[in-house]
Amino acid sequence: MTNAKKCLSFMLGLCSLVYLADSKGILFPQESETRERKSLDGIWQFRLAPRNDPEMGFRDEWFKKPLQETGETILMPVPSSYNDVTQSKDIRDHVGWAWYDREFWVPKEWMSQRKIYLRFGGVNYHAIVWVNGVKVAEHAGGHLPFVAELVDTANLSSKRVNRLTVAINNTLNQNTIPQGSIFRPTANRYPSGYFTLNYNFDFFNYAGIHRPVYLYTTPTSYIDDITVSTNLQEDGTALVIYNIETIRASAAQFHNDVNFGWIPTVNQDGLSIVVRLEDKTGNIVATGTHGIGYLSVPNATLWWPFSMVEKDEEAGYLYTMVVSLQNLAKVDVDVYRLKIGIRHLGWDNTTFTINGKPFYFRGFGRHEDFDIRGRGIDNVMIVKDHNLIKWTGANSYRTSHYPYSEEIMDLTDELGIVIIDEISAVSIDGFGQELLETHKQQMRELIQRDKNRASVVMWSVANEPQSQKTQAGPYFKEIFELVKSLDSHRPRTIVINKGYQEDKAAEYADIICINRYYAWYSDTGHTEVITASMIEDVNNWIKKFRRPLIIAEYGADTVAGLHSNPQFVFTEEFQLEYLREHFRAFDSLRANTTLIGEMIWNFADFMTGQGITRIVGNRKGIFTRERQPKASAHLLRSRYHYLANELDGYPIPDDLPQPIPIYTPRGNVKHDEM
Ligand code: GCB
Repeated sequence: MTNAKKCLSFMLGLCSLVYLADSKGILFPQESETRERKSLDGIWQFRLAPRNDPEMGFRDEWFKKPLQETGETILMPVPSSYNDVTQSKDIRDHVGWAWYDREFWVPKEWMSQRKIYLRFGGVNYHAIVWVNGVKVAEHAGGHLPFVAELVDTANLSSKRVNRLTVAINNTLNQNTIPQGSIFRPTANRYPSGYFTLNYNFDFFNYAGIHRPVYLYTTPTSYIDDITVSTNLQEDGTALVIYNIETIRASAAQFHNDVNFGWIPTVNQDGLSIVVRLEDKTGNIVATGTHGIGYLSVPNATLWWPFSMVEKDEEAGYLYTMVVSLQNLAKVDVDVYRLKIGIRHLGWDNTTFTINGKPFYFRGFGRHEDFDIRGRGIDNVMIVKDHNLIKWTGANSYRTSHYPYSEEIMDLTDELGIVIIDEISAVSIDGFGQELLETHKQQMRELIQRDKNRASVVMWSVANEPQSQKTQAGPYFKEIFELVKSLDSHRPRTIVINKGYQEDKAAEYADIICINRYYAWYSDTGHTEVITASMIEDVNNWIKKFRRPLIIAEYGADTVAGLHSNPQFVFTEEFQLEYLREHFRAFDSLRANTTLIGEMIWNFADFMTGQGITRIVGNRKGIFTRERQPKASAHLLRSRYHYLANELDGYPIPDDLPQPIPIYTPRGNVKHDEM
């Protein structure tokens, strides 16, 4: 951070977001009066690399000609996972390189006085990209965006069609995040060339171009990055603290320090930055004329989570920050509009607050997962899911177990759904230096992508690592320190499934999340052990670490339509009873400890690898994979609405009994002294 930036942070009495050294912004491509955008989504050509010759495409330079000329291709939708689109087991279970291509046109106006970029929202796991046979990008990490600037070497033309080729590889190893390993048995009973990709996480390793692909332009001098944080003063005035990074066509990169000093200075190239904040109706509520500074917003409308305001449409209030790069004649050279929510997060050893009010997480662990599409983004699915989330009365979820698409995060910002933003570090082990570097790189990319999102209130650095191992201590200490150095405005968490005595990672977190499966993975079927076990467990964690704690997972596989009276594992009756016992524990814990949330595993059934403990996927959803409710969805809905009413005064929906009778604790539950 430059001295000027440090100085501003200090003067404001705030620790602000730090700008990633030497990194370029990853602002979502948008249209504006100075920018254009073209979607490259659609149906592309596709083929797998031959299993017995995985490198063939590179050797034979498939990227130098249309894929159809290299051999047989099939049609493949983008975005989508490729696994479930065909009837082929080979495609579903493919491990290794897969190739895509398509053609595209570039409007002739784009060819001068503009920069042209290609942006992928997410490709799992490793991607190499060529335009007209010229390599333009390479990226590793399955759930984060990457951009390539298409310069002359891509030999781009507006006079003929251009070709985009992408090779992707879903192979994981011990230094990828998440990890995996190739199993290549030598025993005679295996067919020659047999191998599988083994991994320790409980979801299908879907592969494909999972998120939208855009071609877009910026002017040659343009807004490269915007970093915003918000704060509330004691008198209720809101501060929007911002830093704008620009790239200048003429001189060397412009440094904001030049603008520091409270006079609207203009750089040698005559360009200056103008910022205005507009409310939802387009009224300008504050303006600024520096690359770094703050806007004061009296009587700001705050960003509140869903159910913390009476009317749903008031939740998730977003302002638009209009950033212009202007020339001396005050003509816009570039304009970028960023939606921001104004809210303040607070946390200490006992609580977590949003805008000064204690926040109790009632939510879900989820997956980006749907029939046929796999992990491919689908607008119908994401809107349906968020309708269902609101229907249940939930106020939050965790992006288990990887960063979700930007289209989803736009919805959570806008609807006021609170997010624990998780990186792809699921079930990691080994904790070597190379893994650490991959992990840190992904954390940097995630924070760079989501740093301005009001709905993101916490960073989750991992889910269920082997945190009992000695090496986990220094490893996570470093990860947690990195996250704090990048963003001190949000608390950091880690999701632990080990015991409080053996874990070596949670001590570095601000808020602790634990996953617990009493009566499921232990004492299977015995719901009577749940309440006491959970209470004792949580008490132990809180007594030892003195932190707020969230139960980030509890759940039971349930096959929709399977019934048994008395209840039996896998039936809908069992899931109901399992939930009720947990609710008893949670109510007791929230009254007596620093438990600040409960998130059921899972929102919906989802696909996993094949295994004898999974019946065509994980069935712990309260909704089926087709998003229809199991009996438990109605029970959970009653509870979440009851909590919303009790804690935030949110009105109970008309179709639920008023007051809801059955979910308050019954009888006394034993508590250790805190
Ligand atoms: C967990 C994992 C989650 C699994 C879940 C289960 O603890 O975090 O990824 O799907 O358990 O159902 O076993």
